[in-house]
Amino acid sequence: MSKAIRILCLLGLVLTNLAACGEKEPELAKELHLYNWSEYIEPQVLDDFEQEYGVKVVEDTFGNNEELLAKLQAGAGGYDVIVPSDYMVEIMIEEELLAELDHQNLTNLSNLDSKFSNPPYDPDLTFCVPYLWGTTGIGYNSDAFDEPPDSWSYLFDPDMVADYAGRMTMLNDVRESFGAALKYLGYSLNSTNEAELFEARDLLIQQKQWVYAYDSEQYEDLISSDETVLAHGWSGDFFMIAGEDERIWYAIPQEGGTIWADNLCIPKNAPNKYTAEVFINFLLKAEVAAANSNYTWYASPNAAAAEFIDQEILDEPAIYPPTEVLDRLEWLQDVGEASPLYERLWTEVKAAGP
Ligand code: N2P
Repeated sequence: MSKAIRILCLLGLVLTNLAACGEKEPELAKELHLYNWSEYIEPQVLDDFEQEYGVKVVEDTFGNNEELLAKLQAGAGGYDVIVPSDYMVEIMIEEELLAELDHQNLTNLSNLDSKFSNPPYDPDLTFCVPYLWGTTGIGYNSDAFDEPPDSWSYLFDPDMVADYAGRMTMLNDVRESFGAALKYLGYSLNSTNEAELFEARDLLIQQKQWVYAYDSEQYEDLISSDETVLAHGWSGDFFMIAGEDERIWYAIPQEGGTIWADNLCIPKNAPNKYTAEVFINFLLKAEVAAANSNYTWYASPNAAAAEFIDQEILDEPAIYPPTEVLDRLEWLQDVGEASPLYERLWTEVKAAGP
């Protein structure tokens, strides 16, 4: 401790920075439990964290936001860091499921692009830190299409789908699948209008006969193994596999689709809050954030990371879309009282005959 700090401490002027005053830092836990989307973190990053801090990260994965919410609502303790999307952060704050972050432990927050430092779903990053962002659209095997399938019609128009009936998948995700149907019909993907939602349900039920599976975790592998040729899915998942199978590519539908950001948050009942904050701060380091973008092929909200992100990723318009494309995209929002209706209609889609 420097002499100056000691004097200030004695004077009681730096009470806010207890660590600097020789107060014992909270201890790091031996293990940290991360509940994440599948293939959504560079494995080397977890090894590096363990190397540097002696904390082993144990990871579990989920397939959609509602599955994550249900786990938390059921009181599932044990998770230290979770990764909900924007609209789900809003719901979790409202339901008081998240712990407030101690920004003193998040010194790397300044690495974030200012566009991401005050999101409407979590003003001032009180509860969460943006992790990666991307879009939802259509991944495909380019051998099977003369032109990129860049319209929701490729998922819903009977004449078009006839060519690859049974060889396409939809996300196993209530908001995303309803979002695609609503967009095809020309409505907002945040619609709370009953008639519009019934119409979207009927469209999804009609489409079901052509759907190979509702899947959020293996759809890109299904294209690569030639089980399917088309998938409703998240941008990076297709680019990631394109490295191994160059037939695969991704298109953002012309009608517009979802833009989203996933966030690092700590559940209110997390066993190791301080360790979770140390981990989140580690993920905010420029090189670490870049390693995660380079691995997942999703865009980073971390401005300082840009110089370490592969040029190929930074230059790809389907990863960092130009303004005219961004303008067509819509964020999912909490649909509030319409949530149970969405859930009920999605159950009807799932239960409908083939
Ligand atoms: C990664 C899934 C991306 C998360 N496999 C979509 N919010």
